[in-house]
Amino acid sequence: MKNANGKSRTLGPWFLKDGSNNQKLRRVASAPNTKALNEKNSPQSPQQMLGKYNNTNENLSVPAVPARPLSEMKRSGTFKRTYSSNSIKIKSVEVGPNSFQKIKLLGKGDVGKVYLVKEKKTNKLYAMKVLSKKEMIKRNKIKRALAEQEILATSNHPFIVTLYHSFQSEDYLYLCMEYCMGGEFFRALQTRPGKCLLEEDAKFYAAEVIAALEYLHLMGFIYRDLKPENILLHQSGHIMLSDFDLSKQSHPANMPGIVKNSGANSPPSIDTKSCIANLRTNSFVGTEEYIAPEVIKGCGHTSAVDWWTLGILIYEMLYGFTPFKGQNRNATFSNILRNDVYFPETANAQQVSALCKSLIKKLLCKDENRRLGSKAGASDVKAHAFFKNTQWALLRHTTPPIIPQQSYGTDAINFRNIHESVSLDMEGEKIVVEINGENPFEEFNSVTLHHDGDDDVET
Ligand code: ISQ
Repeated sequence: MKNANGKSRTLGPWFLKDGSNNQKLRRVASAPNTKALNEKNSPQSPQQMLGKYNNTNENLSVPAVPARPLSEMKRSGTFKRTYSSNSIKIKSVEVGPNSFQKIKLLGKGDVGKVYLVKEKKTNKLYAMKVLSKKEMIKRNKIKRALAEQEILATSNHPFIVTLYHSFQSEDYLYLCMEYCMGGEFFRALQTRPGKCLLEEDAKFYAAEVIAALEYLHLMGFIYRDLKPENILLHQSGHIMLSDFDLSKQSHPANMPGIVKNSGANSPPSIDTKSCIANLRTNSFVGTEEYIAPEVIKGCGHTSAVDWWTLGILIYEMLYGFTPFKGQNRNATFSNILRNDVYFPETANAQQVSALCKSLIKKLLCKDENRRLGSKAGASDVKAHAFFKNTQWALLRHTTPPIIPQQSYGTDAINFRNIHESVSLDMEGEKIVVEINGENPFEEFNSVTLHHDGDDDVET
Protein backbone atom coordinates (compact mmCIF):
# COMPACT_ATOMS: atom_id res chain seq x y z
CA MET A 1 0.00 0.00 0.00
CA LYS A 2 1.19 3.51 -0.53
CA ASN A 3 2.50 5.17 2.57
CA ALA A 4 1.97 8.54 4.17
CA ASN A 5 4.35 10.24 1.75
CA GLY A 6 2.42 8.91 -1.14
CA LYS A 7 5.23 6.48 -1.87
CA SER A 8 4.69 2.80 -1.92
CA ARG A 9 7.47 1.85 0.45
CA THR A 10 5.68 -1.37 0.74
CA LEU A 11 6.63 -4.26 -1.26
CA GLY A 12 4.59 -7.06 -0.33
CA PRO A 13 4.12 -8.52 -3.66
CA TRP A 14 0.53 -7.66 -3.13
CA PHE A 15 1.09 -3.96 -2.86
CA LEU A 16 3.82 -3.18 -5.29
CA LYS A 17 5.05 0.13 -6.58
CA ASP A 18 3.12 1.68 -9.40
CA GLY A 19 5.78 2.56 -11.89
CA SER A 20 8.04 5.09 -10.22
CA ASN A 21 11.43 3.96 -9.06
CA ASN A 22 12.01 5.93 -5.94
CA GLN A 23 15.16 4.82 -4.15
CA LYS A 24 13.69 5.64 -0.78
CA LEU A 25 11.10 2.95 -1.17
CA ARG A 26 11.47 -0.52 0.12
CA ARG A 27 11.16 -3.22 -2.41
CA VAL A 28 10.00 -6.69 -1.99
CA ALA A 29 12.63 -9.16 -2.92
CA SER A 30 10.45 -11.96 -4.00
CA ALA A 31 11.04 -14.54 -6.61
CA PRO A 32 7.91 -16.00 -8.14
CA ASN A 33 7.21 -19.56 -7.23
CA THR A 34 7.39 -20.99 -10.69
CA LYS A 35 5.88 -24.29 -9.68
CA ALA A 36 2.76 -22.69 -8.35
CA LEU A 37 0.59 -22.91 -11.41
CA ASN A 38 0.57 -26.62 -11.88
CA GLU A 39 0.74 -27.89 -8.33
CA LYS A 40 -2.95 -28.31 -7.89
CA ASN A 41 -2.62 -31.07 -5.34
CA SER A 42 0.57 -29.91 -3.74
CA PRO A 43 0.81 -29.88 0.04
CA GLN A 44 0.53 -26.07 0.04
CA SER A 45 -2.68 -25.86 -1.86
CA PRO A 46 -5.78 -25.04 0.18
CA GLN A 47 -8.20 -27.71 1.29
CA GLN A 48 -11.11 -28.37 -0.95
CA MET A 49 -13.78 -25.79 -0.90
CA LEU A 50 -17.03 -25.95 1.01
CA GLY A 51 -19.29 -24.71 -1.69
CA LYS A 52 -18.26 -22.46 -4.47
CA TYR A 53 -20.05 -20.52 -7.05
CA ASN A 54 -19.90 -17.38 -8.99
CA ASN A 55 -22.39 -14.76 -8.10
CA THR A 56 -25.25 -13.75 -10.26
CA ASN A 57 -24.13 -10.22 -10.87
CA GLU A 58 -21.06 -8.19 -10.69
CA ASN A 59 -20.75 -4.93 -8.99
CA LEU A 60 -17.81 -2.84 -7.88
CA SER A 61 -17.87 -1.86 -11.57
CA VAL A 62 -17.02 -5.20 -13.09
CA PRO A 63 -19.04 -6.97 -15.77
CA ALA A 64 -21.93 -9.32 -15.06
CA VAL A 65 -21.39 -13.06 -14.95
CA PRO A 66 -24.04 -15.73 -15.20
CA ALA A 67 -24.63 -17.74 -12.06
CA ARG A 68 -23.78 -21.40 -11.86
CA PRO A 69 -26.17 -23.86 -10.22
CA LEU A 70 -25.44 -24.98 -6.68
CA SER A 71 -24.93 -28.56 -7.80
CA GLU A 72 -22.12 -27.40 -10.01
CA MET A 73 -20.79 -25.16 -7.30
CA LYS A 74 -20.41 -28.10 -4.97
CA ARG A 75 -19.10 -30.40 -7.64
CA SER A 76 -15.81 -30.96 -5.89
CA GLY A 77 -17.13 -30.17 -2.48
CA THR A 78 -15.79 -32.90 -0.24
CA PHE A 79 -15.87 -30.97 2.97
CA LYS A 80 -12.30 -31.47 4.08
CA ARG A 81 -11.56 -28.04 5.42
CA THR A 82 -11.23 -27.63 9.15
CA TYR A 83 -11.58 -24.24 10.76
CA SER A 84 -9.77 -22.97 13.76
CA SER A 85 -12.58 -22.29 16.06
CA ASN A 86 -16.12 -23.34 16.62
CA SER A 87 -16.96 -19.67 17.05
CA ILE A 88 -16.62 -19.29 13.25
CA LYS A 89 -19.59 -20.62 11.35
CA ILE A 90 -19.04 -21.25 7.68
CA LYS A 91 -21.82 -20.98 5.15
CA SER A 92 -22.09 -20.89 1.39
CA VAL A 93 -21.32 -17.40 0.29
CA GLU A 94 -24.25 -15.08 0.98
CA VAL A 95 -23.11 -12.01 -0.94
CA GLY A 96 -21.57 -11.02 -4.26
CA PRO A 97 -19.94 -7.97 -5.80
CA ASN A 98 -23.40 -6.48 -6.25
CA SER A 99 -24.02 -6.46 -2.52
CA PHE A 100 -21.42 -3.74 -1.97
CA GLN A 101 -20.96 -0.13 -2.94
CA LYS A 102 -17.44 1.05 -3.59
CA ILE A 103 -16.53 4.04 -1.39
CA LYS A 104 -12.82 4.67 -1.66
CA LEU A 105 -9.62 3.08 -2.91
CA LEU A 106 -7.49 2.27 0.15
CA GLY A 107 -4.54 0.58 -1.48
CA LYS A 108 -3.32 -0.99 -4.67
CA GLY A 109 -0.83 -3.59 -5.70
CA ASP A 110 0.30 -5.48 -8.74
CA VAL A 111 -2.59 -7.92 -8.89
CA GLY A 112 -5.38 -6.03 -7.22
CA LYS A 113 -6.77 -3.29 -5.08
CA VAL A 114 -8.33 -2.80 -1.65
CA TYR A 115 -11.48 -0.70 -1.45
CA LEU A 116 -13.47 0.66 1.40
CA VAL A 117 -16.93 -0.66 0.59
CA LYS A 118 -20.37 -0.42 2.15
CA GLU A 119 -22.68 -3.41 2.26
CA LYS A 120 -25.90 -2.12 0.76
CA LYS A 121 -28.20 -4.19 2.96
CA THR A 122 -26.62 -3.37 6.31
CA ASN A 123 -24.68 -0.13 5.67
CA LYS A 124 -21.68 -1.81 7.27
CA LEU A 125 -18.21 -0.87 6.10
CA TYR A 126 -15.67 -3.44 4.99
CA ALA A 127 -12.29 -3.55 3.28
CA MET A 128 -12.68 -5.44 0.00
CA LYS A 129 -9.59 -6.89 -1.64
CA VAL A 130 -10.26 -7.41 -5.34
CA LEU A 131 -7.67 -9.54 -7.13
CA SER A 132 -7.47 -9.71 -10.90
CA LYS A 133 -7.27 -13.30 -12.14
CA LYS A 134 -5.57 -12.13 -15.30
CA GLU A 135 -2.81 -10.36 -13.35
CA MET A 136 -2.42 -13.30 -10.98
CA ILE A 137 -1.91 -15.67 -13.89
CA LYS A 138 0.50 -13.27 -15.57
CA ARG A 139 2.55 -12.85 -12.39
CA ASN A 140 2.29 -16.41 -11.15
CA LYS A 141 0.51 -15.44 -7.95
CA ILE A 142 -2.50 -17.72 -7.90
CA LYS A 143 -1.22 -19.90 -5.12
CA ARG A 144 -0.57 -16.91 -2.90
CA ALA A 145 -4.14 -15.68 -3.24
CA LEU A 146 -5.51 -19.12 -2.44
CA ALA A 147 -3.22 -19.38 0.57
CA GLU A 148 -4.24 -15.95 1.81
CA GLN A 149 -7.92 -16.87 1.65
CA GLU A 150 -7.20 -20.11 3.48
CA ILE A 151 -5.23 -18.45 6.27
CA LEU A 152 -7.71 -15.62 6.77
CA ALA A 153 -10.67 -17.98 6.73
CA THR A 154 -9.03 -20.27 9.24
CA SER A 155 -7.87 -17.57 11.63
CA ASN A 156 -9.84 -16.17 14.49
CA HIS A 157 -7.71 -13.86 16.59
CA PRO A 158 -8.16 -10.30 17.93
CA PHE A 159 -4.94 -9.11 16.25
CA ILE A 160 -5.54 -10.71 12.85
CA VAL A 161 -7.86 -9.04 10.36
CA THR A 162 -11.20 -10.85 10.12
CA LEU A 163 -12.43 -12.29 6.83
CA TYR A 164 -16.22 -12.14 6.43
CA HIS A 165 -16.80 -13.32 2.89
CA SER A 166 -14.81 -14.60 -0.04
CA PHE A 167 -16.20 -15.09 -3.52
CA GLN A 168 -15.20 -14.93 -7.14
CA SER A 169 -16.46 -13.80 -10.49
CA GLU A 170 -15.18 -14.69 -13.92
CA ASP A 171 -12.39 -12.14 -13.66
CA TYR A 172 -11.80 -11.45 -9.97
CA LEU A 173 -11.35 -12.96 -6.54
CA TYR A 174 -12.89 -11.00 -3.66
CA LEU A 175 -11.86 -11.02 0.00
CA CYS A 176 -14.27 -9.05 2.16
CA MET A 177 -12.53 -8.15 5.41
CA GLU A 178 -12.96 -6.11 8.53
CA TYR A 179 -12.28 -2.44 7.87
CA CYS A 180 -9.43 -1.17 10.06
CA MET A 181 -10.17 2.54 10.08
CA GLY A 182 -6.93 3.43 11.92
CA GLY A 183 -4.96 2.81 8.73
CA GLU A 184 -1.41 1.56 8.46
CA PHE A 185 0.76 1.40 11.57
CA PHE A 186 3.52 2.60 9.24
CA ARG A 187 1.64 5.84 8.67
CA ALA A 188 1.06 6.30 12.41
CA LEU A 189 4.79 5.76 12.98
CA GLN A 190 5.72 8.29 10.29
CA THR A 191 3.69 11.01 12.00
CA ARG A 192 5.36 10.53 15.42
CA PRO A 193 8.21 12.85 16.44
CA GLY A 194 11.40 11.31 15.01
CA LYS A 195 9.21 8.65 13.37
CA CYS A 196 9.67 6.52 16.46
CA LEU A 197 7.96 5.43 19.66
CA LEU A 198 8.84 5.46 23.34
CA GLU A 199 10.20 2.13 24.52
CA GLU A 200 7.12 1.26 26.59
CA ASP A 201 4.87 2.00 23.60
CA ALA A 202 7.05 -0.07 21.29
CA LYS A 203 6.83 -2.88 23.86
CA PHE A 204 3.03 -2.77 23.70
CA TYR A 205 2.97 -3.17 19.89
CA ALA A 206 5.71 -5.81 19.99
CA ALA A 207 3.64 -7.78 22.52
CA GLU A 208 0.54 -7.65 20.31
CA VAL A 209 2.58 -8.75 17.29
CA ILE A 210 4.06 -11.64 19.32
CA ALA A 211 0.56 -12.72 20.37
CA ALA A 212 -0.54 -12.75 16.71
CA LEU A 213 2.59 -14.63 15.57
CA GLU A 214 2.15 -17.13 18.40
CA TYR A 215 -1.36 -17.84 17.16
CA LEU A 216 -0.28 -18.14 13.51
CA HIS A 217 2.57 -20.50 14.41
CA LEU A 218 0.18 -22.54 16.51
CA MET A 219 -2.02 -22.84 13.45
CA GLY A 220 0.95 -24.00 11.39
CA PHE A 221 1.52 -20.74 9.48
CA ILE A 222 4.69 -18.71 9.03
CA TYR A 223 3.80 -15.06 8.43
CA ARG A 224 7.04 -14.08 6.63
CA ASP A 225 6.24 -10.45 5.87
CA LEU A 226 6.13 -8.59 9.14
CA LYS A 227 6.66 -4.84 8.64
CA PRO A 228 4.84 -1.67 9.69
CA GLU A 229 2.97 -1.52 6.36
CA ASN A 230 1.29 -4.86 7.02
CA ILE A 231 0.16 -3.88 10.49
CA LEU A 232 -3.16 -2.04 10.48
CA LEU A 233 -4.71 -0.15 13.36
CA HIS A 234 -8.18 -1.06 14.49
CA GLN A 235 -10.30 1.91 15.53
CA SER A 236 -9.50 0.97 19.14
CA GLY A 237 -5.77 1.38 18.40
CA HIS A 238 -5.03 -2.34 18.71
CA ILE A 239 -3.05 -3.86 15.88
CA MET A 240 -4.35 -6.10 13.13
CA LEU A 241 -2.03 -8.14 10.95
CA SER A 242 -3.09 -8.06 7.30
CA ASP A 243 -1.66 -9.29 4.00
CA PHE A 244 -1.10 -13.00 4.21
CA ASP A 245 -0.12 -13.61 0.61
CA LEU A 246 3.48 -14.38 1.57
CA SER A 247 2.50 -16.66 4.42
CA LYS A 248 3.27 -20.33 4.32
CA GLN A 249 1.28 -23.16 5.78
CA SER A 250 2.48 -26.44 7.17
CA HIS A 251 0.12 -29.33 6.36
CA PRO A 252 -1.01 -30.41 8.81
CA ALA A 253 -0.03 -28.26 11.77
CA ASN A 254 1.53 -30.43 14.48
CA MET A 255 0.15 -30.44 17.98
CA PRO A 256 1.90 -27.90 20.18
CA GLY A 257 4.27 -29.09 22.89
CA ILE A 258 4.39 -27.83 26.45
CA VAL A 259 7.25 -25.86 27.95
CA LYS A 260 7.71 -26.17 31.70
CA ASN A 261 8.62 -22.81 33.14
CA SER A 262 11.22 -22.52 35.88
CA GLY A 263 9.35 -20.18 38.23
CA ALA A 264 7.37 -22.03 40.91
CA ASN A 265 4.23 -20.01 40.22
CA SER A 266 4.49 -19.63 36.46
CA PRO A 267 2.19 -21.87 34.46
CA PRO A 268 3.60 -23.98 31.65
CA SER A 269 3.53 -22.33 28.22
CA ILE A 270 2.91 -23.58 24.72
CA ASP A 271 5.73 -24.61 22.43
CA THR A 272 4.57 -23.16 19.09
CA LYS A 273 7.82 -24.09 17.38
CA SER A 274 6.72 -27.73 17.33
CA CYS A 275 3.57 -26.81 15.34
CA ILE A 276 5.60 -25.97 12.26
CA ALA A 277 8.62 -28.10 12.91
CA ASN A 278 8.19 -29.91 9.60
CA LEU A 279 7.92 -26.75 7.53
CA ARG A 280 11.04 -25.56 5.82
CA THR A 281 10.44 -23.45 2.78
CA ASN A 282 12.69 -22.08 0.12
CA SER A 283 10.76 -19.37 -1.66
CA PHE A 284 12.60 -16.08 -1.50
CA VAL A 285 10.19 -13.57 -0.08
CA GLY A 286 9.98 -10.66 2.25
CA THR A 287 10.79 -7.00 2.37
CA GLU A 288 14.36 -6.05 1.59
CA GLU A 289 15.29 -4.46 4.92
CA TYR A 290 13.37 -7.09 6.88
CA ILE A 291 14.71 -10.21 5.15
CA ALA A 292 16.41 -12.76 7.41
CA PRO A 293 19.95 -14.01 6.59
CA GLU A 294 18.78 -17.57 5.92
CA VAL A 295 16.27 -16.27 3.35
CA ILE A 296 19.03 -14.37 1.52
CA LYS A 297 21.21 -17.48 1.58
CA GLY A 298 18.33 -19.41 0.03
CA CYS A 299 18.99 -22.60 1.96
CA GLY A 300 15.45 -22.79 3.30
CA HIS A 301 13.89 -21.10 6.28
CA THR A 302 11.52 -21.82 9.14
CA SER A 303 9.23 -19.93 11.52
CA ALA A 304 12.42 -18.36 12.97
CA VAL A 305 12.18 -15.80 10.13
CA ASP A 306 9.21 -14.24 11.93
CA TRP A 307 11.37 -13.68 15.05
CA TRP A 308 14.06 -12.01 12.92
CA THR A 309 11.50 -9.64 11.39
CA LEU A 310 10.16 -8.90 14.87
CA GLY A 311 13.69 -7.77 15.85
CA ILE A 312 13.81 -5.41 12.85
CA LEU A 313 10.32 -4.10 13.65
CA ILE A 314 11.18 -3.34 17.29
CA TYR A 315 14.38 -1.58 16.17
CA GLU A 316 12.46 0.49 13.60
CA MET A 317 9.80 1.45 16.16
CA LEU A 318 12.54 2.76 18.48
CA TYR A 319 14.95 4.43 16.07
CA GLY A 320 12.76 5.35 13.08
CA PHE A 321 14.90 3.39 10.61
CA THR A 322 15.93 -0.22 10.11
CA PRO A 323 19.35 -1.52 11.24
CA PHE A 324 20.79 -2.95 8.02
CA LYS A 325 19.64 -0.52 5.33
CA GLY A 326 22.27 0.03 2.65
CA GLN A 327 22.57 2.21 -0.46
CA ASN A 328 20.97 -0.47 -2.57
CA ARG A 329 19.60 -3.97 -2.27
CA ASN A 330 22.98 -5.70 -2.47
CA ALA A 331 24.44 -3.43 0.21
CA THR A 332 21.43 -4.10 2.44
CA PHE A 333 21.78 -7.86 1.94
CA SER A 334 25.50 -7.68 2.64
CA ASN A 335 24.82 -5.73 5.87
CA ILE A 336 22.19 -8.27 6.93
CA LEU A 337 24.61 -11.14 6.41
CA ARG A 338 27.71 -9.52 7.94
CA ASN A 339 27.03 -6.58 10.23
CA ASP A 340 26.24 -6.70 13.90
CA VAL A 341 23.25 -4.65 14.92
CA TYR A 342 24.36 -1.14 15.92
CA PHE A 343 22.49 1.03 18.44
CA PRO A 344 23.02 4.76 17.75
CA GLU A 345 23.84 6.92 20.77
CA THR A 346 23.41 10.30 19.07
CA ALA A 347 21.68 13.21 20.77
CA ASN A 348 18.48 12.74 18.82
CA ALA A 349 18.36 8.96 19.29
CA GLN A 350 16.33 7.94 22.30
CA GLN A 351 17.92 6.10 25.20
CA VAL A 352 17.05 2.47 24.79
CA SER A 353 17.34 0.17 27.81
CA ALA A 354 19.92 -2.60 28.02
CA LEU A 355 17.09 -5.16 28.29
CA CYS A 356 15.53 -3.95 25.08
CA LYS A 357 18.87 -4.01 23.26
CA SER A 358 19.45 -7.53 24.57
CA LEU A 359 16.08 -8.64 23.16
CA ILE A 360 16.79 -7.07 19.75
CA LYS A 361 20.25 -8.68 19.62
CA LYS A 362 18.81 -12.09 20.45
CA LEU A 363 16.11 -11.74 17.80
CA LEU A 364 18.65 -10.53 15.24
CA CYS A 365 20.93 -13.51 15.75
CA LYS A 366 22.16 -14.48 12.27
CA ASP A 367 22.14 -18.18 13.15
CA GLU A 368 18.47 -19.17 13.03
CA ASN A 369 19.14 -22.13 15.33
CA ARG A 370 20.45 -19.88 18.09
CA ARG A 371 17.91 -17.08 17.54
CA LEU A 372 15.44 -16.31 20.32
CA GLY A 373 12.25 -18.18 19.46
CA SER A 374 14.01 -21.01 17.67
CA LYS A 375 13.59 -23.49 20.54
CA ALA A 376 10.03 -23.15 21.83
CA GLY A 377 8.70 -20.35 19.61
CA ALA A 378 6.76 -17.44 21.10
CA SER A 379 7.20 -18.75 24.66
CA ASP A 380 10.94 -18.05 24.40
CA VAL A 381 10.30 -14.49 23.26
CA LYS A 382 7.57 -13.80 25.82
CA ALA A 383 9.84 -15.04 28.59
CA HIS A 384 12.55 -12.44 27.82
CA ALA A 385 13.04 -10.06 30.76
CA PHE A 386 12.12 -7.08 28.55
CA PHE A 387 8.50 -8.27 28.80
CA LYS A 388 8.49 -8.94 32.54
CA ASN A 389 5.84 -6.27 33.15
CA THR A 390 3.69 -7.31 30.15
CA GLN A 391 0.33 -8.78 31.07
CA TRP A 392 -0.10 -11.08 28.12
CA ALA A 393 -3.63 -12.17 28.95
CA LEU A 394 -4.81 -8.56 29.30
CA LEU A 395 -3.27 -7.14 26.13
CA ARG A 396 -6.52 -6.62 24.29
CA HIS A 397 -7.96 -4.83 27.33
CA THR A 398 -4.99 -2.49 27.66
CA THR A 399 -5.40 1.02 26.26
CA PRO A 400 -3.13 1.33 23.22
CA PRO A 401 -0.57 4.17 23.05
CA ILE A 402 -2.02 5.61 19.83
CA ILE A 403 -5.77 5.98 19.40
CA PRO A 404 -6.48 6.65 15.71
CA GLN A 405 -8.38 9.73 14.73
CA GLN A 406 -11.94 8.46 14.83
CA SER A 407 -13.82 8.35 11.57
CA TYR A 408 -16.94 6.30 11.80
CA GLY A 409 -18.13 7.36 8.40
CA THR A 410 -16.88 6.75 4.94
CA ASP A 411 -14.19 9.45 4.87
CA ALA A 412 -11.29 7.05 5.58
CA ILE A 413 -9.27 9.94 7.02
CA ASN A 414 -6.46 7.67 8.17
CA PHE A 415 -5.80 6.56 4.61
CA ARG A 416 -4.26 8.82 2.05
CA ASN A 417 -6.01 9.53 -1.19
CA ILE A 418 -4.94 7.15 -3.90
CA HIS A 419 -6.03 7.78 -7.43
CA GLU A 420 -7.41 4.98 -9.50
CA SER A 421 -4.95 4.50 -12.30
CA VAL A 422 -5.24 2.67 -15.55
CA SER A 423 -2.17 0.63 -14.68
CA LEU A 424 -4.28 -2.02 -13.06
CA ASP A 425 -6.73 -3.40 -15.54
CA MET A 426 -9.95 -4.10 -13.68
CA GLU A 427 -12.22 -4.01 -16.67
CA GLY A 428 -10.10 -5.31 -19.48
CA GLU A 429 -10.86 -7.89 -22.08
CA LYS A 430 -12.23 -11.27 -21.03
CA ILE A 431 -9.70 -13.99 -20.56
CA VAL A 432 -10.09 -17.71 -20.59
CA VAL A 433 -9.02 -18.67 -17.11
CA GLU A 434 -7.62 -22.11 -17.79
CA ILE A 435 -4.19 -23.63 -17.28
CA ASN A 436 -3.53 -27.11 -18.63
CA GLY A 437 -7.27 -27.45 -19.15
CA GLU A 438 -7.99 -26.71 -15.49
CA ASN A 439 -9.46 -23.71 -13.75
CA PRO A 440 -6.65 -22.61 -11.40
CA PHE A 441 -9.14 -20.75 -9.21
CA GLU A 442 -11.35 -23.75 -8.61
CA GLU A 443 -9.94 -24.16 -5.13
CA PHE A 444 -10.67 -20.59 -4.08
CA ASN A 445 -13.25 -20.95 -1.33
CA SER A 446 -16.42 -18.94 -1.71
CA VAL A 447 -17.72 -18.73 1.81
CA THR A 448 -19.41 -16.49 4.32
CA LEU A 449 -17.89 -16.66 7.80
CA HIS A 450 -19.98 -15.77 10.83
CA HIS A 451 -17.84 -14.72 13.76
CA ASP A 452 -19.12 -14.65 17.32
CA GLY A 453 -19.26 -11.15 18.76
CA ASP A 454 -18.77 -9.35 15.45
CA ASP A 455 -18.26 -5.64 15.88
CA ASP A 456 -17.85 -4.46 12.29
CA VAL A 457 -18.04 -0.79 11.51
CA GLU A 458 -21.41 0.67 10.55
CA THR A 459 -21.87 4.05 8.88
C1 ISQ B 1 -8.62 -3.53 6.31
N1 ISQ B 1 -8.86 -2.24 6.52
C2 ISQ B 1 -8.20 -1.34 5.81
C3 ISQ B 1 -7.28 -1.67 4.87
C4 ISQ B 1 -7.01 -3.00 4.60
C5 ISQ B 1 -6.07 -3.42 3.65
C6 ISQ B 1 -5.82 -4.75 3.44
C7 ISQ B 1 -6.50 -5.69 4.17
C8 ISQ B 1 -7.43 -5.31 5.12
C9 ISQ B 1 -7.70 -3.96 5.34
